[in-house]
Amino acid sequence: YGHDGAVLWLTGLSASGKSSLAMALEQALMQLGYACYVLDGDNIRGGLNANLGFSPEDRTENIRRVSEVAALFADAGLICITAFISPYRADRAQARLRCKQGFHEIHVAADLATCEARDPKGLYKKARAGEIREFTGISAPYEAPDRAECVVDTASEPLEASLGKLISYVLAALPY
Ligand code: GGZ
Repeated sequence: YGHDGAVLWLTGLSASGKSSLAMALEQALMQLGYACYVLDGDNIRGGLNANLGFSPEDRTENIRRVSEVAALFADAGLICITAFISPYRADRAQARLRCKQGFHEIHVAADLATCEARDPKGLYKKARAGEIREFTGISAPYEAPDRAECVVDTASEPLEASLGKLISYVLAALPY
C-alpha cells in the first residue's frame, strides 16, 4: 500500500522562493494523498547540521547529510522535498547518485538582482556591507544547474504560476 518515495530537490539563491514553494508543494501533494516531508534550513541547520557553517567544505557536508536523510525518507516511501541553496553542481550530482532514480532537480531560478531586491532578512545588505562573509551570489558562488528536470522562475511570474508548473511537473513525473 502507499506509494514509492521520491526526492524533489529544490536549488536556488537565498530569497529565490525555495522554502515557500516547498511548503506550498507539500500542501498540494498532501491534499492529493501523498505523504510528504520538507527538509530545509529550519529543521536541519538547527539540529542535525548545527555544527556546520557556510564554508565550501561545510556546505558540501550539509548537502551530503541532507541527501542521506532524503534518501532514507524516500526509501521509507515519502516524497521528500528539500529546500537548500545547494550551490555546488558536484554536490547536487552526488545527491542525485545517492537518491538514484527517484531524484528530481528543480531549479528555482530567480535572478540575483530580484533576490537581492527582496532581501526578506536583510542578509544581502549585510553581505554587501561585509558583515556576512561568503554569502551566496555576493561573495560565494552559485553554480546554476545544467541538468535540472524542472525550472521555475519566480522573478518573471507570480509564485502561484511557478507553483502550478511545479505541481504539473511532479504529477507527470511520479510513476503512480
Ligand atoms: C548563504 C546564508 C549564509 C551565507 C546565512 N550564504 O535566505 P535564508 O538565509 O533563509 O537562506 C539562506 C540559508 C542557506 O542555507 P543552506 O543550508 O540552504 O545553504 S547551503 O545549501 O549552501 O549549504 C540564508 C542563510 O542560510 N545564510 N549565511 N553565507 N546563505
